[in-house]
Amino acid sequence: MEIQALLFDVDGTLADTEEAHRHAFNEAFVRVGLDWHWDQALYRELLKVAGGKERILSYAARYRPDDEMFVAERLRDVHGFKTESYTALVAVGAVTLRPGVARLIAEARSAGLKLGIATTTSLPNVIALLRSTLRRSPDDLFDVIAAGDMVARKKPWPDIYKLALGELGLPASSCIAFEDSRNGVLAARRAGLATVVTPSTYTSDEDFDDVLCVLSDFGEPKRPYHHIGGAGADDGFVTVASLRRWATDNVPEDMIGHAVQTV
Ligand code: XBP
Ligand code: MG
Repeated sequence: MEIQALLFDVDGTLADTEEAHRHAFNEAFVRVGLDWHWDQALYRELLKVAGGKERILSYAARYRPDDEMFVAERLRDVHGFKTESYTALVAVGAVTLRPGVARLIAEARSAGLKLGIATTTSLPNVIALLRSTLRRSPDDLFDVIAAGDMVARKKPWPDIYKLALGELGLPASSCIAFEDSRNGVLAARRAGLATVVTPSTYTSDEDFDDVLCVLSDFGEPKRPYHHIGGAGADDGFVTVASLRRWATDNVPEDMIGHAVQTV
């Protein structure tokens, strides 16, 4: 397998962002006069629904049916205020990149690989995060940014990954996806992508199967990752060379490039 591109999820993979999202949701609820408050335990459950707008509607339907009509009518406002709060938090440095992310992105660029983003989060959130953490315009670093409402069906549907692959003009068999959640892994695998998983704070209790490996993070030369499963037991940090080796050694031919039909 000749790797030509790396496709990164954002929330939980590039950075552990969901606490900032959770605070932003709660600030938005106050701004519109809703007496909602999502604590960490509840948010862990609500994160099973990808997409902030979808998460708000799902919460109202399940827990606050009296607020359903109000929320449906004001959804764009509520989510708009939330995105405003989140991007402001990111802009003041509330979120930092996970270990090894900046190093791997730089190394992959130098090696001539294409880079893509495939995320459920809204595009303004991606731009704010990359500007704040990498001090670069996203377009300088990434050949494609597939985000949020660019597709109708969000993760665990594969649509956002298929959009990114189409924009890159590459087959899934020559790309690797990086994810933190079960929803994200399902989306990547259904798009036919070999996947590296680095669970985040809110997904550490989730199960991951049919992936290249599960690591605590991408590691650094002087700060090795914790190996959890699959390839990479002896590497310590993710490099372009190690990805090439893992993809060749560990992915059975029948797994690469074929969507995993589990929808
Ligand atoms: C994570 C998500 C997003 C964020 C909130 O996206 O599911 O919905 O929780 O962002 P990913 P929005 O892991 O695919 O990056 O409110 O903009 O949806
Ligand atoms: Mg994620």
